Amino acid sequence: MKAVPCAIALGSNLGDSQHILRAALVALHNPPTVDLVAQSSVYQTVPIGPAQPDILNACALIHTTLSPQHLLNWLLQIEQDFGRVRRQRWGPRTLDLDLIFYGQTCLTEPNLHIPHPRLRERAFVLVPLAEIAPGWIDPVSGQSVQHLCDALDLAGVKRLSTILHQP
Ligand code: PH2
Ligand code: MG
Ligand code: MG
Repeated sequence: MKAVPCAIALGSNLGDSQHILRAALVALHNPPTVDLVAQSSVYQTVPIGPAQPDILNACALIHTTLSPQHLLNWLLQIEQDFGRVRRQRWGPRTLDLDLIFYGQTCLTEPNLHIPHPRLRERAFVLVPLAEIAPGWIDPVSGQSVQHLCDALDLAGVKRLSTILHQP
């Protein structure tokens, strides 16, 4: 199978979040099925949802030969390896890995919706993603990531200087 470019959003606000994001990128890179090809800076973001500590967010671009469902299983596996416990929807997390884009695929299954249904309203996804894939076209809106990002209030998203793991 030909490798498909995909965008993954990372988030953490429990434990040593900088370390967790860095280690998660190392775990994600799993050739020959998943190649990490780009990573954004880390951003400190105001949580959307229940009150909780600020969240560190970043985005990665991968190339994968996994199907969407197998890629989702791989992301859930990594979340579990980092001790993710789901107590509350949108609650605090050691590691959240969300599949944002899978090539230009649009897919709705009971546990998997691609592109991510809320990506267009989420500055904490679009700001890091615009750093590494500004020209990516969202197949639902037909707009570029940069264009979608420019339409949002970015006040809750601050770039930290940290550069993550180099692939
Ligand atoms: N993730 C959510 C809900 N709210 N807010 C921020 N700032 N960052 C996130 O990663 C985030 C959120 C659901 O997973
Ligand atoms: Mg999420
Ligand atoms: Mg998630």
